[in-house]
Amino acid sequence: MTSKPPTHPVDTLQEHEDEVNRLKEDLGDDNEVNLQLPRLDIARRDLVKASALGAAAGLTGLSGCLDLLNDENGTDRDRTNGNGVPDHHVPPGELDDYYAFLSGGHSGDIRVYGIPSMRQLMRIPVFNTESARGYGFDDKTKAMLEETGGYTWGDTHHPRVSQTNNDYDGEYVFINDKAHGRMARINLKYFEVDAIIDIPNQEGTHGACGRLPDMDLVYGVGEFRAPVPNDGRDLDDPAAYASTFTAIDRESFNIEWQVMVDGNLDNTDSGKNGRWAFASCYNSEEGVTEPEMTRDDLDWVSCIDTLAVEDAIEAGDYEMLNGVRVVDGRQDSPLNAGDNPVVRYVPCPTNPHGVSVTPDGQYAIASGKLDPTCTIIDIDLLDEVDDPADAVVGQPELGLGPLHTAYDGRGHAYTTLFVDSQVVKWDIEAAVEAEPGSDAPVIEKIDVHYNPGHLIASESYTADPEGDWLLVLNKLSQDRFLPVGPIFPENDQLIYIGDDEAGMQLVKDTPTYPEPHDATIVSADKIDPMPIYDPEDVDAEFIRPEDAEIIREDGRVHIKMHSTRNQFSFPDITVTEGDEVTFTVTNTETQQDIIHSLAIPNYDVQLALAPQDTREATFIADEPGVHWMYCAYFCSALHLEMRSRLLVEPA
Ligand code: K7E
Ligand code: CUA
Ligand code: CA
Repeated sequence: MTSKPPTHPVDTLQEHEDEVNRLKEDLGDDNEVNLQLPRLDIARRDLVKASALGAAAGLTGLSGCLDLLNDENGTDRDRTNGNGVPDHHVPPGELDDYYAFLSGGHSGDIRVYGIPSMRQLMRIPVFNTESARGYGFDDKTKAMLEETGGYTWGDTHHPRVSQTNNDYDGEYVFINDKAHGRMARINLKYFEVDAIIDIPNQEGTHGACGRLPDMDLVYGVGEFRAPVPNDGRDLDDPAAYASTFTAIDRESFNIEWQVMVDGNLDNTDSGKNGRWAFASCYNSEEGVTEPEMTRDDLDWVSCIDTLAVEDAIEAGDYEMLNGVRVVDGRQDSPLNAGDNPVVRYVPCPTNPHGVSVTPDGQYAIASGKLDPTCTIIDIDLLDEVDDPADAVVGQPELGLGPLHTAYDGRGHAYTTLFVDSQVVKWDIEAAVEAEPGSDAPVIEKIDVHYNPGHLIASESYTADPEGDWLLVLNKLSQDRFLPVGPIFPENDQLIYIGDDEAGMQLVKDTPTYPEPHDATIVSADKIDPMPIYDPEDVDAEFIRPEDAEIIREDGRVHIKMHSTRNQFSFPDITVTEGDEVTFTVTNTETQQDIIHSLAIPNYDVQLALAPQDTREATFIADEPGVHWMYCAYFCSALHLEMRSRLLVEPA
């Protein structure tokens, strides 16, 4: 690249074009294919992309580019440097080792981070609308949100990545909506939501996970007890309310069955071998006020035998409620009377919160919240003991406010202490050996800032965690960042746990928009998203330039058009006031990262169009006048000129 500052845009264009052509020549014709670096596939007259390449070439030279390619997923980088201090710096141009999927809480979305850089790579809108990605602005996603309640927000808590054989398969992320009792599925082929279901007979779908080893079922559990069905009956009779445990088919995303339980259901996790699911209950009192819900010394963990539930359904032992087969798993249900009960209620100290299963599938560990202990349930014992309480094999005292527990695969557990603002590392087997209430299993504690909720370790939900990074999602950030007004960011902290001798090391603070609750950290090589759309996957007519047409019929106008640098098919389109107008728009580009949009601001339309994607928008043209339509993605040097007019003639 020349160091001379460019003087005129046209000169700049020419300069970059020359640079690209020279580079292409240097590489030779088939080098692009060998390199598999799509970024080198530069189109002519493409200022933005050309300058990016020019900069890369100028800084690193081509050999640097090749090194980067060989390390495409970044996972083979050595993170230790001999001092026990982890190398968490990811230099410009290098890629992270892991994806982290974090819930956005009441923002309603999912955030994608790179680990260990903690760079935010993307946000995936789920229950919210999002103009940057056109989500909720095109006919299809709009209908998906409308058909599942028409709400404009949600409360996402527990993102779980799909697994096959107890390992992440990189296909989906499942995410709950605590606010409206919904579950959504994000397809990682495109990093976008492809299904949402509104769960009947359930208020406040909080905990979420899937039946392991293969996640054939996705579980959502109801935190808020309510009448079932909630149709006006039993309004002020809380004893008649119930919580339900819901199983959804991974592929069809239909509800397979529900189990009605006593108490409520807060967090959940699955055993590893296809049988047990666990959910914490903090409201065994079945109260509706805080004093009522904290009255008793003991609550419980509901252990659901999903195979026994399926046997009950097979035998016809269910009730059809709101179109769902509901099995009665309450304590006095006949289905719990025999020696194959559908739900076992394992008592534990007051108001437990998180429950998570160890990587080896042996224990389910419930965090005490109002009690300073965690309760360790031996899963194999559930079948053998007469009294479910006898399945409890350990109860270490850890500190104040234990909320959630994660694993490193080396026999250690890491538990957040909300009240103490700490993470405690402890030894699981030592806790099973020790007397209940002993703090001997505690290995070390580290301060976090402040009041941690969830924590998650790399690959912690699989049978084989990586044991290097721990992400702690703190609820309060107080003095950690420049003040930005009275609504503070949260503080997501990265802790290195890969060196047992050196101990836990805090390496990074990351401010984040409220409010992450949980995350899943997946090795980068297990996720392989598409760089552009495959039109076969798109549920709309692909409009090539020669297919462009305007069809007028009985007050309906259907505009089929394409978009490419730097134009839409039509410079102007005339319709009549009151017409129902449908746009079908294809981005016919084949080069990755060249996104266009069709923005029609006066009609609140914003279609985001990735290469080879087609989206549709329908509205009534009820405002006469000139309405500029433009492309909102900065796609090329002539991006600003990429616009056309919608002319609405008065009726
Ligand atoms: Cu603790 Cu929804 Cu997992 Cu928040 S829940 S932290
Ligand atoms: Cu297309 Cu900007
Ligand atoms: Ca309670």
